[in-house]
Amino acid sequence: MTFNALFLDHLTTRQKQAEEALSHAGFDALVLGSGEHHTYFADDQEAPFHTVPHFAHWCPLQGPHHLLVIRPGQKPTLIRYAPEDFWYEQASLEAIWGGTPYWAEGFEIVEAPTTEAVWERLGKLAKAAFIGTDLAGAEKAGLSVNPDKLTKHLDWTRSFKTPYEVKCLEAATELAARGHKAALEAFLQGASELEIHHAYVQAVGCVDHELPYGTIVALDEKGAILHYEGKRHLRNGRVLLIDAGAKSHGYGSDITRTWAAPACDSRFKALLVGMEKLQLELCDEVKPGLHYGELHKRGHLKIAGLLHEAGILKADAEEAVELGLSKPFFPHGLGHHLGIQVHDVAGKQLGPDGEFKPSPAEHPFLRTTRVIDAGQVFTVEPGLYFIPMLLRPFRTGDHAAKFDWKQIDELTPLGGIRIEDNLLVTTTGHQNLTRAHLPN
Ligand SMILES: [Mn+2]
Repeated sequence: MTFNALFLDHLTTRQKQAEEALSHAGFDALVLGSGEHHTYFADDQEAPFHTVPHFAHWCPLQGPHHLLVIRPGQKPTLIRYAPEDFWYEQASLEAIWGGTPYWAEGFEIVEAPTTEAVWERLGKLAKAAFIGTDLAGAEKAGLSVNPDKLTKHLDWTRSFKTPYEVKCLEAATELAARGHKAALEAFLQGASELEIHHAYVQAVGCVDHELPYGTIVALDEKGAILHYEGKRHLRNGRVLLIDAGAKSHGYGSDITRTWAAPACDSRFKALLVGMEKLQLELCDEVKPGLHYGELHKRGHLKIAGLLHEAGILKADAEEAVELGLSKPFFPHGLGHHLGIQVHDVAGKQLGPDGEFKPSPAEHPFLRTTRVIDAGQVFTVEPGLYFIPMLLRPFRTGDHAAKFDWKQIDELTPLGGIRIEDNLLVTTTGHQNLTRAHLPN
C-alpha cells in the first residue's frame, strides 16, 4: 500500500471510531481545533507551537486556529486558517507542502483569513463537541467544550496504532537512528555534550523545537539525572547516555543508548553489557495478554540479578526485589505508550469509558498499567543508575550491609545506564521498531 493509501485507510478508521465515540457520548458532531499560540508571561514572545494531539490524530497540517469538523457519514471538513500577514510567512497549502499534500483528498478543505472567519465557516451545528484550546470561540459557537467522556473514548482509540501511524513512527525512528549514530561517533572522538547534541540534530536534519522532546545528552555522572537538560562544554567523557528522538508527520520516536569509551572502568562496561542483554530479553517477552506492570517487575528482578552478579548487591535477585533494594538503582517505570505524544495518552486507561488503573503504590512512576495488546506502541527502557540522593537512605538503613558501598562510590562518577527501544505489539508478539534501524 502506498503511504497515501495508508493515510486514507487511517482516516476511514478515524471516522468509524469517531462515529462510535460520538454516539456513545451523545453528540452529533465533533469539532477539533489545532490549537493556539501561547505567549510567555508578560512577554510578546510565543512558546513553540504544539498541535492539539486530537487534531494531529486526523491531519498533519501544522499551525494554529485550524478546525476540523467530523460528522457521521460525511467527509471531514478542514477549515484552514490562512491569513494575510507580513510578520510571518504565509503560503498556500501547495507551497507549504511542495505540491498537493498526501492527506488533502481526505478532507473538504475551505480557507478562512481570520480566526473569526474560521468560526463563521463552521456554521450552526446541533449537539456538537469541541476538543481544543479556543474555549471562548467554541462556547460562542454553542459547542460542548472538551467533554470528558468523549475525550477519554478518543484517547483510548489513540492507543491502537493504524498501519499509517506505524509507518510514521518507523520514519521517526529511522531519523533518530541517524542522529544516534552521529552522536556515538562524536562521543568516541571526545566531543562535549553540546557538540554531541549538535551532531545529533544535524544528522536528524531539524531544529531543536522540531524534536519530540529536548535531547538528554549526559556525560558521566550527569547520566544519573533522569531528565538532565544541561549541555556542558567539557570533553572526553567516559560514558555517554543519550535519550533523543525525532518526529515524522507528527509522530515521535523516543530512543536511549548508553555508550562507554575505551578508558571507562571495566566494571561499568560489564554492567552495560548486562543491561543490553536484559533489555533485549525484556523486549523478547512482549506479547498480547501480558500485563505491562508484570514486565516492569521482571525488569526489577533482572536488574537486581545483574547488581548481585556484579557484587554491588549482596542479596540475590528475589531477596533484593522483596526488600526494595533494586528501587534506588531503577527508580522509573519500564516504559510508556508512544505516538503523537512522547508519553502517549491512555497508559492507565482500562477501556474506552475511561476507567482508570493507577500505578501500584510500590511503583509510583510506572506510566502504563495496561494489559499489552496488539496495535499498541510503547517503549521498553530499563535503567540502572548511581543516584546519590536515592542511595543515601540505604547507607544507614537496616539493609546497609547488603550493598558494596566502595564499588558504588567508585562507579557513581560514571552516572548510569538506560537502553530504550520502541516496540509495536503484533497479534503474536511484537516488532522492535528501533533495532531495525539501530541494531545496537
Ligand atoms: Mn522514554
